[in-house]
Amino acid sequence: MKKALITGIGGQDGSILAELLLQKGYEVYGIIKREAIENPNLKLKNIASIVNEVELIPMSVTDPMAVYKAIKKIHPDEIYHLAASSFVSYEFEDEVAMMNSNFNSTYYLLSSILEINKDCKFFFAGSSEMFGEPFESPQSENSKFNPKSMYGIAKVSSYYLLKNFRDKKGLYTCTGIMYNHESPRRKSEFVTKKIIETAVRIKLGRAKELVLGNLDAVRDWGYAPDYMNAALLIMSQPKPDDYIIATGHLHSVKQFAETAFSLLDLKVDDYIKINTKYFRASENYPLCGNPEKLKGLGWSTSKSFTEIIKMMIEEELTNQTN
Ligand code: G4F
Repeated sequence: MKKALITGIGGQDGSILAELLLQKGYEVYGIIKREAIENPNLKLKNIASIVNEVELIPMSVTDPMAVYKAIKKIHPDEIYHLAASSFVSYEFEDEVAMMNSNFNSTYYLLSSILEINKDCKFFFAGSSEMFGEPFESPQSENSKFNPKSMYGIAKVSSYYLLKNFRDKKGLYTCTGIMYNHESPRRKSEFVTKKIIETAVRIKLGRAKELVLGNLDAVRDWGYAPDYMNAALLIMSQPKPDDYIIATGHLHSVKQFAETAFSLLDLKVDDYIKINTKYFRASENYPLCGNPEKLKGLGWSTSKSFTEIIKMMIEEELTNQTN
């Protein structure tokens, strides 16, 4: 039986990936923050249904000795490095912590497998924020990186680390450059979940308004399980490589909100307020990915923009009325 180790198993992506790997018959190990185990209401809810089928390792990926020991003990066949501080800020604050969780962790994992288990395959969750202020749109695997956040800089640094360990040390390493991907498990700080949660609260008479930033901001939004299936597909290729994981379609925050409200028979304009504190510098060229290389492996998306929103609304209605 193959063994997979997931960092960040309690998050949206980690929990979805764990389910997919279990379905494929893998033995699944997950690194999770100790506080998530101690406060199950915090994060274990995403993995509540599989918690008895996976082995959780409470530790921090920023602790090099703990990372080394975990890999020595488990001897995984595959590692999926998804743990990250994932909220993007263009203010340069808390840079060392950001570099620690999004870059140093990658280094500790890669150097440990180089030492212990050179045959272990390695997937890294990259981000469209690596292109930050893009020079062209859509972006492909050949587009130039131009990160504008510490988050993006840390992701680009990890990307080059993977490339170096692949080209110079012979490890099987792949970066999936993932654009925004959503599901009912998305955290409330991200705009999609914020819109869905508030729209449902308004529908149930528990809120009166939705305060957002720039409604004209556009994103390439996809469905998180499709992106985790992409990670598995990428890791099943004979040769390691890097891929854009995106839909190639753009929608605005306004379109997202309009769709969500109309699915609840509400008119968005009656409820939206703008607060400039949520504004971020917008890009000259939008962050939109070109997934052609990945499609060449047979990948496709399973849900449209509207279907993703519908599913998030249905789950939110169930949660808020139970
Ligand atoms: O939902 P967001 O906060 O996601 P963002 O910054 O694009 O980052 C997400 O996707 C990246 C690419 O996959 C990941 F790397 C990252 O880890 C994360 O998962 O913001 C989306 C857009 C932005 O343009 C933002 O300016 O929505 C705009 N927006 C407008 N009003 C808002 C709001 N964003 C938030 N969070 N809150 C608002 O009220």
